[in-house]
Amino acid sequence: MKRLNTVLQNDGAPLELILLIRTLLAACKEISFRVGQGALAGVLGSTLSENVQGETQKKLDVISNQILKDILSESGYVKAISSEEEETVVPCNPDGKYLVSYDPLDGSSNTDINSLIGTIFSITHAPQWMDPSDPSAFLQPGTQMVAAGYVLYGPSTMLAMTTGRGTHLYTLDKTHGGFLLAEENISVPEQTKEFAINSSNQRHWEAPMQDYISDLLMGSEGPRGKDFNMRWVGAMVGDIHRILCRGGIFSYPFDKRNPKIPGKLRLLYEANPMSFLIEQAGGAASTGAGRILEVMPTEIHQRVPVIMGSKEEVETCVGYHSK
Ligand code: AHM
Ligand code: MG
Repeated sequence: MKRLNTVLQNDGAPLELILLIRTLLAACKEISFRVGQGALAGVLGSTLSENVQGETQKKLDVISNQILKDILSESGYVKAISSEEEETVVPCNPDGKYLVSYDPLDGSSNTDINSLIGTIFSITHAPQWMDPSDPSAFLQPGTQMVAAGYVLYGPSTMLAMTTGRGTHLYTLDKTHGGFLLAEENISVPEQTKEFAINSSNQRHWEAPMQDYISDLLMGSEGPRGKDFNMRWVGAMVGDIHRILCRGGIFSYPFDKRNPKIPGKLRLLYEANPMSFLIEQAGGAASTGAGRILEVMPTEIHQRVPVIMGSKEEVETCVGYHSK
């Protein structure tokens, strides 16, 4: 089986980027170990604090964020970090060549039920002029990413990653600590009969998403003429992993409750890296109004509506939005 290093070299990744990715994955291996210890190490449950998004932090949110922050800021490769669990950017090495954005533990409410969780990351070049504590350099569209991926802490620990030459899946071999290639150039089927959405929010969606989901639910008796199945992991990282493996459509759509929060998911460290992975596997990713990767961020914790997965199904869903 091919090792991660070999695949990255074949894909033409520069040495410093490879070293950064390996450093980041060293942190993820430690997170994988901590997650695996669970109740034995007392890492389950919540803290008493909230993050900048107003969400109560799980103990593992805080632990995972600290592990990534420590390892990346000591590495020398990184100029600054933005994280779901940090109010503003974390300055690192002024000479670092890269910016890293991450969600240290996506789906962390699943920690209490021993279900899927993961780390999502994206990497861009750091502009030379940039002051490491200046958040404005993070405000680049997703098209500027040089690498993105997630590590899924499931029955096995898996990595999905792209450097812009296809999306590859790896499995962590815990006997020697290496990520080994499980599937190269994965391809998301263009059509699907499976969707993922938190339908408890239905009354807050706009009309196009209401209409689209109603038509799916009518199945073979409705305009789509086929029956659909529904899956919801409660962790985007788990839902996107399923879609990379067998297709599907995932949405956290526009929500009318608060115009300042047009969706739940964050652009820099959730929507963008997942869109890069999905597009590189032949799928599509849209806000409903345009390609997610072309959204120009205005702040580091910006939220966006998300519709991504099998290409034809995403196009059908976006079609409802342009009616
Ligand atoms: P998190 O990063 O704080 O875990 O929040 C993001 C997660 C996504 O992984 C998931 O799709 C969504 O929140 C589920 O939220 P909800 O259960 O509120 O629908
Ligand atoms: Mg998340």
